[in-house]
Amino acid sequence: MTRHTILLGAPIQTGASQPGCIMGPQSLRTAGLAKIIEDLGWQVSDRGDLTITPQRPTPHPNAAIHHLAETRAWIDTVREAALAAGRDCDLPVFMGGDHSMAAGTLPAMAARAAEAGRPLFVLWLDAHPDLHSLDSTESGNLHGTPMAYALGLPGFGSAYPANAHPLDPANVCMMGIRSVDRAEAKRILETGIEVHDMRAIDETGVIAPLKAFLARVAAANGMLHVSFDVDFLDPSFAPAVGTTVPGGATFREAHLILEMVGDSGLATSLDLVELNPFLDERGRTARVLCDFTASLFGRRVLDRQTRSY
Ligand code: 4U7
Ligand code: MN
Ligand code: MN
Ligand code: MN
Repeated sequence: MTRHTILLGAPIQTGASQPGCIMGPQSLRTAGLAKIIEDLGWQVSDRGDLTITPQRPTPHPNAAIHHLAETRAWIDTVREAALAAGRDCDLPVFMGGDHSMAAGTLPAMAARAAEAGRPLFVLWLDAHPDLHSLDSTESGNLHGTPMAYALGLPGFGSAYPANAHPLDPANVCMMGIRSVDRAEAKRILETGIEVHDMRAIDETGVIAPLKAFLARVAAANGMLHVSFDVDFLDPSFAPAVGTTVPGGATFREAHLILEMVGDSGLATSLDLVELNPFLDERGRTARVLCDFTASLFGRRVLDRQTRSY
């Protein structure tokens, strides 16, 4: 039976410090994302880009925060459309936009999993844990908040919509982490989230921790959302991102992770976020993202059946 994916664009850039992520979905389309997935035998529908209406500014006691009203509007818009896409296909791809998009997609996928009577697991590939609340963010860039919000942690008051489906921190696995603020480190300890920072990946590689996580997802008959922030990757080959942190995942580490997730057949949704095409070099980062997405959707160098050991 042909599997079906829906591409959904969320051109959000108000959560980041600099503009450009608004062009993310178009850059992924230009790099040929739909055709790449189609060539792997999937049926692909592109639902186009979401929009929000102009917002009146809402004040917040934390004066660093900017674009709070826009972020809130995006969360509501993305959540509704993501839930519909999740119901209508096997594996929706949410094309950001900055990572504040995940404050819509994560609760939507949690709601979807609850409908299906299955737990939601999240593989979080990022240089950052994005565990800030509205009280703790010092930059005021709200793309640093989606994981804290999705977990239902305090510090959002009524500024973000109420989160009816908080994630279980025991079902989250983070890889690639290498920039953690003090308040975020505290939350990692308090919640007990599984964090494989780059130091750990240097020591253990990606295979053992990822295998163990995927085995847990399978044993629980879980749904699996993969949230892929471009800054997970080393900026040497993925420069199109505003928040570069040196020492990121290599091409081969990232490729292996996405192939292993693809082999598992467990992924049920994907975020591609933080691509800033204004900072790209001749579409290089967009193409790299398409390559990794292809790995998740089943592209292999050789057909496994033809391999002999
Ligand atoms: B991204 C940061 F201080 N923690 O809060 C902040 F390091 O979605 C970065 O992961 C947030 O790219 C990065 O501004 C958000 C900073
Ligand atoms: Mn992020
Ligand atoms: Mn519900
Ligand atoms: Mn990041």
